[in-house]
Amino acid sequence: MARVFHVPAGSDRSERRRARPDADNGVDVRVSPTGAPSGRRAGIVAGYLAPHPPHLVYAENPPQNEPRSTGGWEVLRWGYEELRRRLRQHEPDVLVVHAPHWITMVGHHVNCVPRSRGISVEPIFPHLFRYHYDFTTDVPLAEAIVEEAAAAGLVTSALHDDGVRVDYATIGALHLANPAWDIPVVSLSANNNPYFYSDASLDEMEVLGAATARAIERSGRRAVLLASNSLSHLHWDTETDLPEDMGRERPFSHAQYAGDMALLQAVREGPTARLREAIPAHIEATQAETKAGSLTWMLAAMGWPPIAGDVLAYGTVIATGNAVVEWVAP
Ligand code: 2X7
Ligand code: FE2
Repeated sequence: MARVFHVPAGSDRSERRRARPDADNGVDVRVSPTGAPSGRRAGIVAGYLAPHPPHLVYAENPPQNEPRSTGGWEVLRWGYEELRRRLRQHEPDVLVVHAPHWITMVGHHVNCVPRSRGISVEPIFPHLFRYHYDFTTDVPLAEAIVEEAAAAGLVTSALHDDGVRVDYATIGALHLANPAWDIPVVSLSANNNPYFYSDASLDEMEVLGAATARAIERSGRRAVLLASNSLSHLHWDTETDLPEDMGRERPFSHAQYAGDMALLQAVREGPTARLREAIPAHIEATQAETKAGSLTWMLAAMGWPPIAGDVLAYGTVIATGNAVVEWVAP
């Protein structure tokens, strides 16, 4: 991936940025958007693996989603209830999410639209997910991430086009983590390169993660990160009449389940540095959605802290593996 999309680092733009490290287009990004008390620690305070299957939103029947259900996938949704409780205790100024279904063919894009409103539709499951969203972007932080990523040599782009429909993996993870939508957001795209080049590595996500961390540091924000990824990714190709029929829900195979458990065992034991090898091995074994890079981006942004993750829930959705996991920054 790096050989295709890297541009030379240290462009004119990055020189300008270094000369004015505290400013972003004239906006001082050190000011907290919520006017946070000075005693609160800024920076990345926690990261969550926050998978986005539309079924989890459908099963909850929130007012924003048009389809109605009779429930289902409860254990995963109970995990999300715990995530929501913990997330609020972290009192973040911003949620920064990386999602695999905002697919960009060239480089990494950051949503810089101040207020995104619209309806997000899952293209394969439109009967489950037609979600009316309305959220605020932390534009200074979004632009700071664009600057830092470009300065690090990544092809990066700021999305300014109002009205571009936001993908269901971004909306799904954000809804499941914070259904009140009362915390500003920064949303990052997934560059699709790993799906085209079988030898593409996740190295670029390390660079993007480090750039995200530098931008958050500059901004003075207190940030929670969301990696919107499922785990094992083989799934059924037919659906029951009742989508939430849990009699059908189970892992795709023992091998897929065992692959997820091996990864989660490493997560639970820690430290996160082990996952630098465990994530690619898990992708190889299970076609995991982490191939899109969200989990690697998040842990790299957190600096691969020497801690264990707390697995709040695991369950399958149309046979794919999904885990809700918390890492609290030390
Ligand atoms: O995007 C997804 C997914 N990751 C897992 C399961 C079902 C649908 O959509
Ligand atoms: Fe997905």
